[in-house]
Amino acid sequence: MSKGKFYVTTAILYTNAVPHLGHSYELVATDTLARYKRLNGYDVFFLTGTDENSLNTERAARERNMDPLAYCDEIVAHIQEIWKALNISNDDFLRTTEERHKRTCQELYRRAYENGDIYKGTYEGWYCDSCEAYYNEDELDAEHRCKIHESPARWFQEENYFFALSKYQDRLLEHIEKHPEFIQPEIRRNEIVSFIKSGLRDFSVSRAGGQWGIPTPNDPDHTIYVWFDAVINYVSGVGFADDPAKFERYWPADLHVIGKDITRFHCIYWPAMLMSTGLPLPKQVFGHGWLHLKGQKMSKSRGIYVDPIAAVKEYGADPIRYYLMREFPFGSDGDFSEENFTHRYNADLANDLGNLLNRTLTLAGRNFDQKIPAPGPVEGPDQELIDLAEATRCQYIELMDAYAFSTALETVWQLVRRANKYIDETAPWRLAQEGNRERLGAVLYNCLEMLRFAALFVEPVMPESAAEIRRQMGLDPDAERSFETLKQWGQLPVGASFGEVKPVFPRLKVTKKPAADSTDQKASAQQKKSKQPLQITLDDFRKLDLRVGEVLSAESIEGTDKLLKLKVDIGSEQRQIVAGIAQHYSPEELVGQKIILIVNLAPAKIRGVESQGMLLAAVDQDELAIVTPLKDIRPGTKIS
Ligand code: ME8
Repeated sequence: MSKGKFYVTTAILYTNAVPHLGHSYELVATDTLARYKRLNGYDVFFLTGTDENSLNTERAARERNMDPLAYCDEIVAHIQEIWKALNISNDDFLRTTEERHKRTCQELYRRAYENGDIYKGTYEGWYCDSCEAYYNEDELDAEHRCKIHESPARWFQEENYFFALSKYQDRLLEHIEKHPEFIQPEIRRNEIVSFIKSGLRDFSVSRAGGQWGIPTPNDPDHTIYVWFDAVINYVSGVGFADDPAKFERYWPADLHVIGKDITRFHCIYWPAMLMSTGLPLPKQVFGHGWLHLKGQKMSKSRGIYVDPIAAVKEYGADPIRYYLMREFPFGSDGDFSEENFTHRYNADLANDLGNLLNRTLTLAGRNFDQKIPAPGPVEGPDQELIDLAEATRCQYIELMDAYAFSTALETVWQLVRRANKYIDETAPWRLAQEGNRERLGAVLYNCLEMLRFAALFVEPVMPESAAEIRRQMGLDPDAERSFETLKQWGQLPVGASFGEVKPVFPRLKVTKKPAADSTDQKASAQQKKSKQPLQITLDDFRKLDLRVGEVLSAESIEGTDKLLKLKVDIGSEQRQIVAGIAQHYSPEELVGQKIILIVNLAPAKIRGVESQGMLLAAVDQDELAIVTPLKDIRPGTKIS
């Protein structure tokens, strides 16, 4: 049963250039939310589109000797190709050059006019051509440059039609006060409230003498100002002019997702226009942060951008979507870096989730003829895993409802890491060796059931991978799904046959190698000189005091992304070890593990933290595996 409707929109993109990954960020976040809401039982309507009636678009078309509409057609085709590549599941795509929008726009203008809110007057002020907006002097820099485009604003005077925004000042403040959820996050609400309190000026809603744009209904010599026109897309896209039943169902919008640079138009102009025309206000506006590249806002004109199509071709849509949603808290700015992307991908997707899936399917495939085994009685750590899955479901839903995508994913990964640890604890390979098929089946069933949870949790962000995980597990990837099905543990169809098992997230090569320090370089130079492999005597080997240690705690070292600090029990005492393993293991998965240490190595300080020993690990290019004893054995046991 539907929980009701959820109407969500993105900003509509200008058509003067094709979008970069910064624009895509907004679409990916809104798509994640739309997919989440659908899985959570809502009747979702997700609208996006293009803002075509702008002078910038007309200018860009003329520069190419093109008719503006033909130029927009080309850009729109390109934009839609990008959204397809990124798996954006919008229900409609509205272009402001469409007839349904023109009619809506003119009707709302007419209503505001009849309400006495549109009048003819003269305006002068600092105008930014790129924003198509006036700014107060204190909003520009000392050289009167716009802070968004860093281009000079010009002093401009025009005789136009104006909208009586000032009339709505008190009603707007009252609405924001009564509905604290209306503008999110809070920092944006505070900015808007102080802007309104500083005094609202009426704004111009028409341009004289232009050809490109929607004519004003009261004066054919004027076209409607692009911002007045653009925000109206949110009502024309849900049937205001052509489908009253749809409009009745979906309006008001539940959420407008927009960038922090355009909150004023959405939290002041738009609600005032709706008040004037007698339509209900949207329930919420969320102003997200900007995606930067090397500390600068992405901008095609300045050549600082990531091309979304190229990124998808290189890495696939899901990993890019995951990175954007996991790496930066929604609402804050974030800096895209390919290096961070690779680390995030390898740690979370290849190591944690991919490894869990692969280990489980390989073991279950080998021992149960590629089929889902039967569950068994709850034993050992089973209940802890089951309880965590249920707790994760509750937390995940709460966080996703609050648009805290990054934290929601972090809670899912805590569950994934716990499941990997569960495999280590229950050691199914040993159960197989011992012929304990009943317990082996039960353990693998629990892992598979956990993967059913994980696949649904990640679906809003990584729809293709979620379907692939289900396919490999023998579930129908297209079967109806909802978070309701996670309310009960143990829903897997026993005996279902696995699909073809292959890595969903193959590891990526780390392109930037960590810089070797000078001592490493000397050693490798010496090795290169000598052709013979170095031989040692048994006595040489005996100089090493190698012991089994048990990891008691593990934590990251602040300011580094490679080092972990471990407390290790070596029987007679506890040692603190600093190891460069953070990109291969999370602290959680190390606690409780048995490792091998050289305990008579002279202590050394690494990044100011004392390391009293060294753990053994196998290193193959960018792959690293910690060496561990095959049987459970007492900490402190000597290796010989
Ligand atoms: O502003 N990081 O269109 P637009 C994150 N047509 N978001 C970014 C971004 C970045 N680097 N760059 C742009 C317009 N955006 C108007 C909207 S709505 C009725 C009219 C976001 O093509 C930007 O904040 O300049 C906005 O929300 C959206 O992309 C479209 O930007």
